[in-house]
Amino acid sequence: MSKLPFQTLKAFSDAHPKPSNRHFQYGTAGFRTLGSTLDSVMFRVGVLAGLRSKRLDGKTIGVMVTASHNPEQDNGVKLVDPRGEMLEASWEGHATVLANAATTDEFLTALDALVKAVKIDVSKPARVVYARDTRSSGPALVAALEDGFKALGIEARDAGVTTTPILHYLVKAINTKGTPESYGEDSEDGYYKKLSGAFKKLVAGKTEPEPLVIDCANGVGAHAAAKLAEYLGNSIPLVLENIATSTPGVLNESCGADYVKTTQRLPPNLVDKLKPGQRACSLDGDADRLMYYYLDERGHFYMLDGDKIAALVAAFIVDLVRLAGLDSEIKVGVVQTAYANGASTKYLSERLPVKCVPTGVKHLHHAAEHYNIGVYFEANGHGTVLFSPTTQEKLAKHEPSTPAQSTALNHLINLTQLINQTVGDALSDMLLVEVVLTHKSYSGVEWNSLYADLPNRLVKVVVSDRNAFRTEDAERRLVSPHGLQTRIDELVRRYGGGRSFVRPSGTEDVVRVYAEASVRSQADGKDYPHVIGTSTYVVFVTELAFRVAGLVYDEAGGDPSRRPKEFL
Ligand code: 16G
Ligand code: MG
Repeated sequence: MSKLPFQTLKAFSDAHPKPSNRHFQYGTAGFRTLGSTLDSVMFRVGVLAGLRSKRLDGKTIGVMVTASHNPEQDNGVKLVDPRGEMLEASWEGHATVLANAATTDEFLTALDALVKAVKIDVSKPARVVYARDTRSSGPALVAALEDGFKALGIEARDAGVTTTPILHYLVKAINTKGTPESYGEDSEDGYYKKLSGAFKKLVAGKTEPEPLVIDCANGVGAHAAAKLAEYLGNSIPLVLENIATSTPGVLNESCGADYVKTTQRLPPNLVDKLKPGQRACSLDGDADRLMYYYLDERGHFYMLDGDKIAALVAAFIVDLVRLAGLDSEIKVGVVQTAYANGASTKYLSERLPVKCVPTGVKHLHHAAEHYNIGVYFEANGHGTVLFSPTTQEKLAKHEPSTPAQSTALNHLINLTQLINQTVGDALSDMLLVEVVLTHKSYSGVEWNSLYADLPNRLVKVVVSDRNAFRTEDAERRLVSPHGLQTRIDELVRRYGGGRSFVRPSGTEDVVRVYAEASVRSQADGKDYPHVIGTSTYVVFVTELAFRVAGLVYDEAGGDPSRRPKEFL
């Protein structure tokens, strides 16, 4: 077995020293922190991507440089496995070890150990495809990444500035090229063609929808949405907003899917641009999350989040499977996390199997693979639909016995082309939503009325060590610190039921507290149409969240003099 090119690796590595005062962790979204600290991490991830490719016989690995919805000064990097999925979990640990080697010598030693431990044949070829979002720290970080590629002699393809889901698409398209599982042309244009082609077939003969406003978060989604719009032609009128990708300081600032979800508000600069009832949606900074919303005649804001998308889409697919005459053979299921609104879980469970898994795309994605058709969405707007290989084969071979069956079958086949099955994709999901709304002749109002959200509240608690918090039961219960869960249970009971859970964040040094009311209606004698409002239940659930936050803060040994005053 040949050896790693240690001399070359050493020379390159010396040019990318690790900052001594930093610890890096490959978390749920890869490495993500202040962009200015990531030079050594990028270089080392470059090398690691090559080793991963060699380990997988030269299959192409994806590398995405982005910090998604985080503030503009942050950046990050994550690896994509050959089928377009998140990096296999066991390699997250290898990434963390390499990133934290204090010196070049330690880095080389760690590389050598990794090669031996996972039995990498270094003589195998290594191939990667990489991309970045629009952050200004991107070019320098990509240069460091490219040094990693050069140091190991990797065959690298630059996909330029593009969205995370397009990079995932490319990885899968490259690795399936020329095979029966071919995922599409391995180019960005191939992606737009595939999605727009399927969309046009799905809405053929239907009434053209009203214009849809897209808040692009001033990020890379603006580029992709503009190109997609060209391919879509007049099949759907799109109005792009927040497209200032080269203006410093505006990325994700008071806009984007995360802003909308966490503040439960419309981006302020859209207020005057939306007509009552007009559909609008927000992408996040790398266009893998989607939030829909609309304003009513009185200017009240209604949010349609990942849970509402799951409800809309899952019910539509279940109907199509039944109409195609395939309901005895193809089972549809849904995957959610503990953050799913209780009302959505109730709505969905009454119709199909629902599973709850820990936060993070990799957990949802893998659980969804266990269904024939698996719909997964996080409340934050990240999700997709997976059609298992045997289901896709069944759809291709099934012989419909009536024209109605044939139509439904074709719709299902076109959905497999419209949906980016590698990962959540805001633009693909947006077209999916538009297809369902068009087929059902729904406006946002009808969609929103599938179920009414229970009032809920999310609170962050800064703690000295989030690793002291460990959970079980898909993050719904704490196992440590010992005794804290019992006290949370008591509080929740005192508040007349509802739901609250505490989990350590996988992306920030904080612990998150979620609280939800158990009842929604007739709170103050008025009908309770949506979560935003002055209902006693909103007050109630906010109070519960802050009480739990207070418990967590004290339990974690938080400094009493710096205890946030809203914690009860
Ligand atoms: C990352 C995850 C997302 C999850 C979020 C939770 C991926 C690609 N993204 O953004 O799925 O909802 O982290 O963040 O897995 P938290 O752990 O900080 O709450
Ligand atoms: Mg994102």
